[in-house]
Amino acid sequence: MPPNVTSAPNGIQYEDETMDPLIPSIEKYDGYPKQLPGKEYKRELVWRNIILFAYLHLAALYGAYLMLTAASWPTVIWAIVLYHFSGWGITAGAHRLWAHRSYKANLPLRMILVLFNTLAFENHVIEWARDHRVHHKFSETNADPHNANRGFFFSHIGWLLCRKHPDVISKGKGIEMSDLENDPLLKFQRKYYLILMPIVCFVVPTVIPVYLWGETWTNAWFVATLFRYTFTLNMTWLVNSAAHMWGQRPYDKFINPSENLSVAVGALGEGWHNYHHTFPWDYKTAELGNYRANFTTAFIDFFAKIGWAYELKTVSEEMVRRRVQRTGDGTHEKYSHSHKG
Ligand code: ST9
Ligand code: ZN
Ligand code: ZN
Repeated sequence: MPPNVTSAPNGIQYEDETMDPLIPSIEKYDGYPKQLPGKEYKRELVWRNIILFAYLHLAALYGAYLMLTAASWPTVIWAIVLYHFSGWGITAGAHRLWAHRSYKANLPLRMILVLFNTLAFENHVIEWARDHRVHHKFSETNADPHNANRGFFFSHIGWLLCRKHPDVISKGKGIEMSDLENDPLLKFQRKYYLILMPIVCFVVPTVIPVYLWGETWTNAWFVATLFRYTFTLNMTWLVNSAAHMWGQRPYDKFINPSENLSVAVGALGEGWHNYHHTFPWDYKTAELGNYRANFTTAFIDFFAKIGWAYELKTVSEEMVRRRVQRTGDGTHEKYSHSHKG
């Protein structure tokens, strides 16, 4: 165990502000300038994506209407279950396990998470994690794929509708990715993504309601598949948009990411974004250990109980307190000066 790490009853606590020593090139903001003098950049729209996302959102609205008026109960429950499964594929999988390596998982759990992740169709894990590592390291600069300084729309969905800023790609090339690029399971997902993803995200979720409980094809397609997929996408994107704009900043008032309860509810615990950008290696992505709007922490803790998840990394209370008092905006319930005593 490296010297800056101690074990604790609930996992591993990092005692200084370093990240996983195995991936030293990510996580830590390195003073890259907020406004780059860099190359001239001209936004280039990608019409294929604009048309597909426009269809998806119109279809999802129709799906929401059918959900309220025509779909059977099992179909509605199926859509909710798939939202949670695909959500965990992003939160517990792509985000906390792979992009941040905030805990370890055995092979069966990693297989479940790859399956759930494929159901979410947010690109394969290696691509998702690379963009996310660049996002943390170069947050709110041109090298951040969904740079929130370019406004709500860009950070929410606009970044998927145009070519990437050249800085995203050039800075992205310097990000350490060998841990994920050498993972056989992730290589398998990447290699067969264009076969697996349509089956897992679109075909199976539609076919099951029709054959198992006699749902119509229309309800199955628009409710369980297109509405569920679009809803999960938007809950994810709110972390990049809303949680980079609105909310309190009890841990670091010098960054945009904020504590946003509404986003945390919709994104299964990923709305505590000021904490997460301050302590990105914490598997809870939040300070509070009581599952407050954090279904993903409950998911990981369950698997830790049965031994499938292990080496959960956390942050010591003392370190949080010191950081709150040094850089917080004064809204922390327990440690802020205004609430002292
Ligand atoms: C989606 C992703 O929705 C959502 C991610 C959200 C992240 C949220 C994080 C928040 C925290 C976690 C919260 C979770 C909450 C979950 C709640 C759940 C309830 N570095 O990409 P290309 C290279 S996806 C280095 O074509 P363009 C690349 O390798 C939705 N290199 O760029 C390639 O090289 P080569 C479904 C990079 O042409 C070349 O550049 N998916 C990097 O600019 C070109 O790559 C879609 O809709 C990098 N970072 O196109 C697909 N990036 O040629 C959308 C790229 O050598 N994507 N490279 O292979 C696209 O269509 C395109 O990527 C594009 C840009 C049009 C957006
Ligand atoms: Zn993150
Ligand atoms: Zn962020």
